[in-house]
Amino acid sequence: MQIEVVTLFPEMVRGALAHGVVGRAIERGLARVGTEDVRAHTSDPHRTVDDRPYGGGPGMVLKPEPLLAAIRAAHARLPAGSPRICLSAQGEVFDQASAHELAGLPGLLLVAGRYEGIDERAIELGMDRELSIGDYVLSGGEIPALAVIDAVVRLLPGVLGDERSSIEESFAEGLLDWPHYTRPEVFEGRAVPQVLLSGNHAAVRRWRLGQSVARTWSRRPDLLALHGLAAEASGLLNEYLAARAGGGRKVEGESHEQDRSGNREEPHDPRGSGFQAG
Ligand code: 4GX
Repeated sequence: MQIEVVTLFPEMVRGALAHGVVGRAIERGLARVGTEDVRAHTSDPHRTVDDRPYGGGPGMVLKPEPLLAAIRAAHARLPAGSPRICLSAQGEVFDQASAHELAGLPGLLLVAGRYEGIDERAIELGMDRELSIGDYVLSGGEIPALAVIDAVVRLLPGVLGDERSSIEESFAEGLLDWPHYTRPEVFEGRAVPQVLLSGNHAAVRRWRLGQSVARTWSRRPDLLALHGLAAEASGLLNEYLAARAGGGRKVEGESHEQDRSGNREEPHDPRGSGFQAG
């Protein structure tokens, strides 16, 4: 896959891509990432890329001419069928399903803006879609572009080896991860769960799935509503909920204290609407 990033900070983008899984994928030729510097498309002595907003107010706006010129130069290097994507808080929220979708394309053009915004005409003329990496405000689109590149590149064929099959294609897809342990067997008085030392692979698999389901139910019930549960996971959730109702003990992830909304009430049971087992 070929990716181009239009940015005012090409060094920032290139630097971040030199490490880890993505860095290795690029070295091995599984992905290619180029950058296009917006400032290279200015012609005035000050190399101006921003200007004051019409209508007044604080902050600056990215000028349309150099941005569109940079987008066109970078797009010309990409295979046909490569969408031009602007990273912005106004975009559709990028998730794992979007990552899979983008990983199936021949190329991507990512536009990382700066300032209070981009002139709307450059968005209309130069972008095919807008993606947001989440509901918070950043100072530029480079980190969102890097997040998209990381999530997409690790899905490309050959990029991940063993690590892949465990999460991406596994029984726990769409759920939060289960807890992980490595040596030593006891650390600061805390022992590794016995089942993981048992050598019983079926029991380990069930324990992990049960942990994933219980954590997802207590921390991110929205994900259960979104994906639903396969039959085995649904059975394990019922066991967990029954054990919880019966014993009244506090088990990991059992209370909803970690509910990210800050809501201290019992979360809505996602099986109530739209949720389907099977
Ligand atoms: N997920 N930002 C982009 C500049 C900007 C403003 C308007 C285009 C239109 C963000 C996010 C994000 C801050 C990146 C503003 N560019 N991007 N930047 N959250 O907050 O993607």
